[in-house]
Amino acid sequence: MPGKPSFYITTPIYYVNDIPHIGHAYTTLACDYLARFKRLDGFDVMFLTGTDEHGQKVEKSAEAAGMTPIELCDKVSQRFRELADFMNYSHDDFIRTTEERHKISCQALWTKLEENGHIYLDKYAGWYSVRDEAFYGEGELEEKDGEKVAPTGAPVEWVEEESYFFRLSAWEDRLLEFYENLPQTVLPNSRKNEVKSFVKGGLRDLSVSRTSFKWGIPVPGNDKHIMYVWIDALTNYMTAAGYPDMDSEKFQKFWPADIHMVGKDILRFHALYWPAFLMAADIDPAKRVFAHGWWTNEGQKISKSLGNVIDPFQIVEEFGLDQVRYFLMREVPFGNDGDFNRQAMINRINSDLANDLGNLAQRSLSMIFKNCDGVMPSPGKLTDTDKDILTAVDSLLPKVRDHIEVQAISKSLETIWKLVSDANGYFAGQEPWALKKTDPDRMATVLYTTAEIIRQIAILIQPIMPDSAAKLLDQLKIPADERGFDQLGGDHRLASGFEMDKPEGVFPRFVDQ
Ligand code: ME8
Repeated sequence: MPGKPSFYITTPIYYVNDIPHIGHAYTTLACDYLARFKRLDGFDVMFLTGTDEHGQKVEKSAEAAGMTPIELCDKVSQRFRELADFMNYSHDDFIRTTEERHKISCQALWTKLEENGHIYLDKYAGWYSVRDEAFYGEGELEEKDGEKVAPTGAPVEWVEEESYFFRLSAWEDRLLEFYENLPQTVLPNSRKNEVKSFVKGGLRDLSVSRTSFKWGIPVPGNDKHIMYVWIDALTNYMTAAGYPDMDSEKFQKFWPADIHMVGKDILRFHALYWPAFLMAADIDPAKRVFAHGWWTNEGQKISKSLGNVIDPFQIVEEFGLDQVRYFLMREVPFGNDGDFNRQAMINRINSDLANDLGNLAQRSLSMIFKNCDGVMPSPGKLTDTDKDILTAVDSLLPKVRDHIEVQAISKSLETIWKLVSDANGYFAGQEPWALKKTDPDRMATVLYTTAEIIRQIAILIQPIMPDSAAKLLDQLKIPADERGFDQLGGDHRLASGFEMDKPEGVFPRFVDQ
């Protein structure tokens, strides 16, 4: 039997100069949703997240906090791990760039680039932003309060020092070919166009080492030089896949990665530098970089200085984990910017979850519990109306899957909730409560049909709301090994005749205190 197809998805690795906030939680959540979806859909998944611990920014933050760099890294990296557990992420690996496996991997990639003739020693004279850990050309800079700043608004400093360079300028044509021939390597399309026009504007060779700080991975054979933090950081994706052991089963299976998920702020590094480094080392680049949008808070940019950073721990405490997971993925078309708005969160919880899905499940299952002696009834002869709604739920997976293939996350949820709404229409239209006395067999058929719809919906929403979906599936007594997407559709109907437990509501209304 052929093995399962593989799927490798990565989050950015987060800088340890900052504590985790909603933006970090968002990116990893999107990956968690996709990873869980793929696992249920029969893929062998590797889902990677972690922390980016080297570079000048972290070195300076540690100094400011009166700690050694590794003390700061240990502390903040641990906080990111806690967030990952708290948010119920299903990552398979959590990488830290201070690990030995990563040093070996970076040095191997460097050596390969050098052997292939893509790295040379020269002198760098130009602008650098420590906050962005990025080099900027004179033409890219802007003015703020009489000072030169990066296009991101970050301060820049003039740097002049000996540096190794990567021959990025030699990769313009190959990169453009790469975007052209493989049309979905960068999504959304608007982002791809952004990267293409940057490349068309001409590429300068990239400084890839520094001598003015120590906190990083030394260049093999010349440890006066520390690797540029982005070459170090990007390589994490290969380290976790087993690089430099390219013959290993893991590397063979999972490389090239299927998706590097990133925020739009770090698109250039992933869609331009990273494929160029890899092609220069004779390694296939990832199949896709997806750049999502940014969250604002009640219309304002989220920033430490404005004091409006949203703490994911706090909002989950207030609204509930699955509720926050659902809101973040449903509210904003994935790829666009979004605004975190309290009222919008409450509306989603009360309308989509409590009213639409919660009520449907609670009303129908309680009715079975009360009116059918707590035993799941068998359906009688199905009417056309029953058949229509069952056909709609049976054919949901391919539609949802099509959205997942292009990371249209909110659309995938919208599609499921359209069916929830139709199912509510079905339930209300059939009035099972009125059938108890007049036609109990018909009542049983309607209730069974509704329970079967809930079974399929609960299976489909496991990636977004794993705990709530599990509660629904437990109420329907679905065994653990019958919760995969292979159980969707008409071939695996809900069993009849089992005894139910008294159903408990899964999606409470949110009442503002
Ligand atoms: O850039 N809205 O790390 P970082 C949405 N270490 N997403 C946001 C966000 C917001 N307001 N703020 C942050 C780095 N993010 C590098 C990455 S990868 C090889 C190295 C998310 O800690 C978004 O995914 O600054 C963004 O790309 C990432 O956090 C930046 O995290």
